[in-house]
Formats: sequence, structure tokens, C-alpha cells
Amino acid sequence: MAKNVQDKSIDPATRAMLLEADRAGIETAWDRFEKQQPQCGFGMLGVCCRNCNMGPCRIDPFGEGPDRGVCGATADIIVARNLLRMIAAGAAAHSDHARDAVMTFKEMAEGKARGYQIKDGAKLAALAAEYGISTEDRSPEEVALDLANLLLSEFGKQTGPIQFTRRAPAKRQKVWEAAGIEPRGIDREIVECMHRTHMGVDNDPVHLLLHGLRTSIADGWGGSMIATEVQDVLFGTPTPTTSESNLGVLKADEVNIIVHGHEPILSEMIVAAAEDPEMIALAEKMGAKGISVSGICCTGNEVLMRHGVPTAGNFLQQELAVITGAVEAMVVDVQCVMPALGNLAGCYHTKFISTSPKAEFPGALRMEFREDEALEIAKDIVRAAVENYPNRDRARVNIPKEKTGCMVGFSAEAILGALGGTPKPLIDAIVSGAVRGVGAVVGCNNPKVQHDFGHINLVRELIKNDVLVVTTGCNAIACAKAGLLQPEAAKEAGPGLQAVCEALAVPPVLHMGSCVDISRILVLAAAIADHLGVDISDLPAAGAAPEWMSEKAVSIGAYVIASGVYTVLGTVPPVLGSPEVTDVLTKGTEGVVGASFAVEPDPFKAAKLMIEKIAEKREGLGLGA
Ligand code: BF8
Ligand code: SF4
Repeated sequence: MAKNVQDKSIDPATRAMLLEADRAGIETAWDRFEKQQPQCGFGMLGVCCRNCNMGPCRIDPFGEGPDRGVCGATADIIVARNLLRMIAAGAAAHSDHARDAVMTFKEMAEGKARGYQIKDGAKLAALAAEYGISTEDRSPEEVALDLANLLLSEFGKQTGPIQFTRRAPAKRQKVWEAAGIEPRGIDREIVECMHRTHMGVDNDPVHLLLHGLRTSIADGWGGSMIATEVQDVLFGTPTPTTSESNLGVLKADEVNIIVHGHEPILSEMIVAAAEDPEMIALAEKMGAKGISVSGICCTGNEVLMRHGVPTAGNFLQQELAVITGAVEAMVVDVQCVMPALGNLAGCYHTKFISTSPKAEFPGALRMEFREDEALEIAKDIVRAAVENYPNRDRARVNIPKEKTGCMVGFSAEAILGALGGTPKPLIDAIVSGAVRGVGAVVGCNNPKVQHDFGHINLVRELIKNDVLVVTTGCNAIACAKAGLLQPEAAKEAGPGLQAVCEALAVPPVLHMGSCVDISRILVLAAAIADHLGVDISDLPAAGAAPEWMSEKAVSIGAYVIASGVYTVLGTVPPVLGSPEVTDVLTKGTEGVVGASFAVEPDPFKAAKLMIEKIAEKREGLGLGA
């Protein structure tokens, strides 16, 4: 049970809900984490293999037991293969999300997905130009159909390159080409990961890891970037807007619907359905003052960025939202949705509604979502939530008071727009030293570390040292809750960054979106590098994932270093059982892609590593450390 809530999270709303869980005798991820202790030592080191039925095999890390599996695979081979499979799974998750977004886009273009439209025609035209699609005398839908088909072909094509990889600086493309890691089709690279890691195929750790980088590039500059771009065309490219964050956004007197998961294809429609006068009238009939939608995880980030829909919290708060007793429906699609929610929802009046044909959960009410009747189905879902309002047990409602304002919506276009259409003002600030560099801080929560502690302390240290922070995913939500996404947070920044933020009236931490939107950070980095005529690896920039847990984060980390950005991980990846793999990831990749990983659980030390790297890159550019 939730003893020592202080140790579990730095977030007061989370602490309050953990105490409430304790009182109610309800188990959360933190309790299940404790029950898992001690976690499997072989698993943590990455030295167990189940890739064939001669196994499972494991390597004795102390050198006393077996040093190879039945087939002869060493710790180095096993660790590299396991890591490759993590990258494959992460790249698959982002890219399959992208595929569904493109399928919806295609159906929209064909007039089959009623309810979806082209919201950003300028972006459609820009993408058409990028793909060489003629726009002359053609309707936007005709152009969109051609674009959809070409985007879909990126998944299955057998030879490269993926078009969006051409957005990388020319020098970066050459690096990939020289290393033989320029990706071909997205699906092809992921399938090849599974092939290579099958028993008896690729058994060279370096060779395996290089393919991991190639697959991850197909994610970052492929699948994830496609998801971001298509979603922008369909739902609009985010522009700065304000909202609120944390569990205090839930309303005591309104129907609360939480959208959780990753695909705005669903959450956009739920947001629209909740604004329908018929639904609002029904809510009033049920005794509620209205309908309030809020988000958890990245689909929350999507609707936060585009509509200012409040975020109720990050990954580890999904169960806590239900424990408030005030949620009529938790509507989910794919990724980062804990299967524990079914049982938990059963202890409250909350309807746990699953919607994706791909993702079923025990204890979920299934309301499958289809693009052809999107708004109708979304209304059915909202109606189910509204009709559940009278079942709310007021005696069990406990909504924490914490909610914090935030400014969000910093797409690459919005950032460049705020700078007058060119990265030059930002570059000038970097050259002058007012802004030392840029830190990209992203990723999950993980009960292995104190919730939000790594995120917030790392970001605070960076801005204090005049490093502008760009953020996505659950880090962005942590920053929102801590007040770091407000222009007033500039007061916490060093004098140079503070002055820049005050001049532009922006926060020192820029929310760039969901995890697929890390592609926005790549686009921004490429724009800055191109402006300077250098490679991304020359820029005074560093990345971090202080509390990462998901396989998607492994793919992200891999493509960030493959793009040339040094990255610090706050939780230890399962690779330490292989000295060779550890060495390649922390040093060897430097010689291949100009960047490597570091592992540093202490956020203050992690910030120092990033600041040192930024200083090194500044010197490299002749800017003075
Ligand atoms: O894609 S940061 S816990 S919600 S995996 Fe999941 Fe991690 Fe959050 Fe978004 Ni990203
Ligand atoms: Fe064991 Fe080799 Fe089979 Fe893995 S592939 S389970 S190491 S025999």
C-alpha cells in the first residue's frame, strides 16, 4: 500500500491520490512494483533469451555459470538482440499509429471518413511539394489522396530512402549513408529486426546495433514524422494556447471524460462530440453542469496542443484519475494504457471504454471506433459517459485541488513563426551566449524512480543554466504541472534565457507535443543546422529521458543519437550484462553517428552532463564554452 507517498512522487496531487488509494484499499502500479521486488537480475542486465525453444537461456553475469546459451550466443549477442527487439517494438508502435492516421487521411480524401477534414491546407500543399505532387487545378482532396498513397508506400517500400529523411541536413544524410544505416521502408526495417534476432541469424552485436539505429531512423524521420504531419493536416498544426494541468482539472459538478492513449483520430472526435448541444443538454438532464474532457498521456497532449483541452496527468496518474471517483468514462485506444484499469474501474462507477480494434483489455466496455462513422460513435461514447453521471458516488469523490496553468502548442512552425519565420533570432541568442543551447527532455514515468522528480529537477537545472528546453510526452505534462510551461517560469531561468523568454512572452520550456511529435524537434534541429550550414551533431544540444520505461522510448533514444544528439537516460536500460553493447552505446556510436548515450539517474548530474556537452559543442562552433 501507499506508504511513504513522499518517496513515490513529488507531485502533491499524486501524493494525495496515493493516500486515498491507501484508505480505499486500492492497489496501484507503485504497489505492484513493490510486489515485484526483487526484479529479475538477468532481465535487468538483458542476459536472458527466449528466442527459441532450446532455451530459455541466461548468462551468469558473475562468470561462475554458463557464459553462453544452448546455441552458443554470448551475453553480447543476447543483449544486442534483445535491444533490437525493443527498438522494433517501439518503432512499430509509433509507425502503426502513423499508418492508421494515414488510412484515416486517405478515407477522408475519398469522402469515406465523414467528420474529418483538411484543417491545414498550407501544410498539405507543403507536403505535396515535398512529394512532387501537382496541386494545379486539383481539389485539396485529390492532392490529399495522392499524398496518402505515397505516405502509405513509405511503409512497404523495399528500397529507400524514406522521403522525410531528406529533411535531415545533407551532412547527416551522408553520415547515415556512410554507416549503411539509411532506412528503406519502415515495415521492412522492423521486419528485418525480427528476422535478424531469430535464432541463428545475426550474431554480431555491432552489426545488430547498427540495424537498430537504421530502424529507429525509420521511426523518427519516418513513422513518427508521418504521424505528426498527417495529424497536423487533419486537425491543424498547433499554435500557442493556454490550458490547465493535473488532476484538479476534473470537475466536481460536470461529467468527466478522460481520453487516454495516443491517437487523436479518436480523441479529436470525443472532444467534438462533448461539445455537441444534444450531449450537453443530456448532461444537464442527468444533473450535471456540463461535460468536461481531459487527457492522460499523449492523446491528451494532442488535444492539449490543438484545443487547449486540459491534461489530467501523465502516465503514472492514469489509475489515480479513476481513484478520484469523479471520472464517468476513461476512453482509451492504444499504448501506455495499463491493463490494471479494468479491475480498478470495476471498484468505481467509471466506465473503462476500449475503442481500438487492436487493443482489448480485461474489464473494458468495448465500443469499437470506426472512421466512417467517427462522430456518431464518439457521441455514443460520450452518451455512455453522460448517462453514467447519476451513478457517481459523491461520498467517494475526492478531486485533488492542484491544477496549474500552462502555455502549450509550440510546433516547429509556431516556434519559427514566433521568431519571425526564421531560426535566426534563436541562433543569434545562442551565438551571443544568452541561450547556451537547447535541451530536449522527453519520455515517460517509471515507478523505479520518484514520479516527476527526474523530469522537473533536470528541466529546472537546464533552464537555470540558460539552456532552452523543448519537451514532449510525459515530461511535458510533468513540466505543465510544475508551472514550468508558463511565461512567468522565465523567472526560474538564467538571466540570458529569461530575457529572451520575456522578450518573446514564451515559457523557458516549450511543449512541442506528444511522443511522435519528437519529430517536430528533429525538424527544428534540422532548420537550425541548415541555417548554420552544419550537421545536427555540431549543435549545442542534448537530449534526456529521465524516467523512461517504454519500448517506444528505446526507439526514440536510438533515433535521437542517430540524428547526432547526445542523450542521457535516467533509468538504466537492460544492456549492462554486455560490456560490448554498453561500450558501443556509450562510446562507439560517437564515431559512427557523432553522438552516444549516457546513463545518469541523478537529474542534477544528468543536467551537468548535458550542459558540459553543450559547452563542448559551443566550443566546436567557435562560440566559446
Ligand atoms: O508516447 S512518454 S509513458 S504516454 S511512451 Fe507513454 Fe512514455 Fe508517456 Fe506517450 Ni511516450
Ligand atoms: Fe538459448 Fe540461443 Fe535459443 Fe536464445 S536463441 S533461447 S540463447 S538457444
